[in-house]
Order: sequence, then structure tokens, then C-alpha cells
Amino acid sequence: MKQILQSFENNIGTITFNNDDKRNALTFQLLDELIEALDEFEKREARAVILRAKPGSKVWSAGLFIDELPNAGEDPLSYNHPLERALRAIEGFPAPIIAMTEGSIWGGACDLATVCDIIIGTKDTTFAITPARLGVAYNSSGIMHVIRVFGLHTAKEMFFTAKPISAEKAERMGALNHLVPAEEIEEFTYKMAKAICFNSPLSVSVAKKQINVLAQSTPINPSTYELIDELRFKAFNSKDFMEGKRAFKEKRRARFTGE
Ligand code: LCV
Repeated sequence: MKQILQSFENNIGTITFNNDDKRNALTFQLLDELIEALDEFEKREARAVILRAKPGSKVWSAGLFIDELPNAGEDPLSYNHPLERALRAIEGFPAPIIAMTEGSIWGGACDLATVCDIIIGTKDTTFAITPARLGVAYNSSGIMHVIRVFGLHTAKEMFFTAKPISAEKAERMGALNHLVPAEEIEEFTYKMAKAICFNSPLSVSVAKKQINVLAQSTPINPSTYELIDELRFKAFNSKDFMEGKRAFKEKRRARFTGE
């Protein structure tokens, strides 16, 4: 069964998560289908794309599919992981991508939402960054997305507590462009997408690229990069990582030892 639904109308592409039984968890299959849908929308010269869950969803996406997380010693978010490829496909897509977020957003799905160009939510939209809940260390590009969108202190609070932050707080931090009533979010989002489609697609595309490049211009020297890589290896090669996965499957709170 396809784990996303896609449609294309009036230069607007829509991708709808279709993995309800697993709370739209981001499986390798769903992520590959998302990348394929974006490739098709680029060929059809989409002028805006909307990424959403089904209307009225309580969970926009539960994040990476935990059953597909690797064993100890392998990077859970390597450069060519399907999520990383999907994030780069969204960031590099020539037209704006709007995340229409109904429901709670977890882990890697926060990364997916924050790398979109615009996020529209309702009062039930929440964002939770969860590596600490599983005993892993997120990757640097994902951390940068969260810092850039939520700000330094909120990013730290999210990574340290692994607790959801509310739509109101996300809007105050500028992470949510708009917080609208649930019954209006679909009309509101498509109205914005249509407004974008009326503008020059080349000008909009160049503005997206320029803003992304300028926002990411942070120098980092190789030794700092190597230090971060070493720290991440330690985390995803830890007993805590295995305990985090086991606890999830056994539906119990993890007992982390810091080893
Ligand atoms: C596999 C799932 C998942 C799931 N994977 O429904 O950011 S990082 O570093 O942490 C990164 C590694 C990452 O993204 O990790 C994933 C982080 N995600 C989470 O921690 C959220 C885990 N899910 C939940 O807390 C709950 O499922 C929520 C609150 C999202 C929804 O709760 P609800 O009571 O509505 P269930 O928990 O009953 O889930 C329904 C089914 O979906 C599976 C879950 O195991 C269950 O499957 P079964 O019906 O077979 O028991 N499921 C949910 N999330 N991320 N499987």
C-alpha cells in the first residue's frame, strides 16, 4: 500500500501521509515515496507544494519508524538516510513547500516540518524532539534546523526534555507562520499556495534559494566537525540507544545509564 497520497491541481502539488496505523511514522518506504512525488512535481513545474496529514489527524507524524533504526554502532541519521535525502529534496525543491500541520509532530518529523519553507498549524499542533528519549544524538544539520526555527534556548529545552512544545509557543518563536482554527486550515493553506502561484515562479524560486543559502552561512572548522562526529558516534554506539529502542517496543519508560 502507498504510504503517501499525492495530487496535482492548478500548479499546486499535495502530498498526504497515508500511514495512519503507525501514526504516519516516517518509514523508508514513505520517505522514498515522498522524494519520488517531489521529483514528479518538479517535472510538472509545481509552483507550490503542500505536505500534510489527513484532515483532522491527531498525529501529523510520529517521526522515524523506530523499528527501522539501526543497531548499535551505525549512525541512525547518516547522510544518505532516506530522511536526510527527503530533507535535502524539500530544501532544494525549486518552489515553496508549506507544511500543513494538524496534530502532534515527533522526532525526525519535526526536522521534516522545520525544513519546509512555511508551517501552518492549529492549536493542537505540537513539536517534540525526541533523541534523548531514545538515547541517540541527532545530527548537526537537523540541530541547525531546530536552532534556526525555534531559537537557541527553545532548541536546547526541546532536546533536553524531549517534551512537546505548544502551537502558541511555536507561533511566538516564529516557528509557526500561522495558527488557524482546525476547520479553516485547509482553505487558509491553499489560499496562500494560490497566492504564491500568482507570483513569478523564477523570482520566488531564487528568493527561496537565496534565503536558504544566507541562513546557512555558518563557518565551522574541520576539527570542530570531527569532534561533533566523535560525540555522536559515542551516543549511537551506546547501551542507552539500545535501551531506548527496547523500552519503546516494550511500551515502558527507558532506564538510561549514560553508558
Ligand atoms: C514505530 C510507531 C511510532 C514510531 N515508530 O498511538 O528524533 S529522534 O532522534 O528521536 C529519531 C530517531 C526519531 O524520529 O525517533 C522517533 C521518535 N518518535 C517518538 O518518540 C514518538 C513515538 N510514538 C508515540 O509516542 C505515540 O505513538 C504517539 C504519541 C505519536 C501516538 O500515540 P497513540 O496512543 O495515538 P500508539 O502509541 O498506540 O501508536 C499506534 C501504533 O503506531 C506505532 C505504535 O508502536 C503502535 O503500533 P502497534 O499498533 O503495532 O502497537 N508507532 C507510533 N509511533 N515512531 N512505530
